[in-house]
Amino acid sequence: MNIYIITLFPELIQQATSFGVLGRAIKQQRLSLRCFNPRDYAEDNHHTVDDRPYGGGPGMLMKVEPLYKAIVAAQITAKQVSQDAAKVVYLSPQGQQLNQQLLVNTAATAKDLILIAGRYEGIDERIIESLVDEEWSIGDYVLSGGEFAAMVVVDGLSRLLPGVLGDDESALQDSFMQGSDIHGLLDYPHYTRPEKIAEIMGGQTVPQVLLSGDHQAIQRWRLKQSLGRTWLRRPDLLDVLKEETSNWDDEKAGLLAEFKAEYNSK
Ligand code: 4FV
Repeated sequence: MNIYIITLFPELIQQATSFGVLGRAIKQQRLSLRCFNPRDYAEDNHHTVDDRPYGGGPGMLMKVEPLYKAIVAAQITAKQVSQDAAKVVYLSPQGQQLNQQLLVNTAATAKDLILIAGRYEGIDERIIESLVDEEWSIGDYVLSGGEFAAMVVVDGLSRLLPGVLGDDESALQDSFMQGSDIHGLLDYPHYTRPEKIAEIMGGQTVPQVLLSGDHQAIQRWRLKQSLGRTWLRRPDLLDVLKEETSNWDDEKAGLLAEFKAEYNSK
């Protein structure tokens, strides 16, 4: 997959994408990232990339011409690289909420992406009308720039690309993941050594079932914990799951009832 990022701060992107799973995916060329900086397309002496908003009001907007040219340059490059038009996505609080399903669908299409990382108060509406295919939001809050949002998309996508995660890092068991036992649910609690934490650190022990080697009982306990946590912390997700009859069954209903009974008996 090839991802092109329109940004005034390419060094920020380079820095943030050189670590961990994402950094490895790029090194292994399972994913390529290329930045297009509107400042390189600003023709005035000062390489101006911002401009005042019509109608007044606080702040500035990204200047139309340099941004437009940078996006078109990325589109031309994308077409040269993979003979197929890349999907142009503008990251903004006005976009559709990013979630695992949107990442999975995007990774599945393997269509290249052009991610527009805005700065200042945003970009001219006419650029959205003429060049943007979709608007995505990472959440209902306002960032100082779209770069971190673009990085969230790139990181979330990279884990879903074939061969990026080793066997022991499978995304298939992820929360929210279609086909995962805990699809659409919050993750279950995780434990690693030591079996008993030192008194000074709390003295807690690992739930016995996880030491039992009984994988069916372990899977059942983990599903129960995911159901319970989702009921406690994100009941909205539970409602969605219950609507998806293909993913809600008597086993889940029974395990949730068990969790609730134990929880309420505490
Ligand atoms: C954002 C978000 C976000 C808005 C103005 C960049 C900022 C500034 N992007 N999800 N939330 N963008 O806050 O995606 O230009």
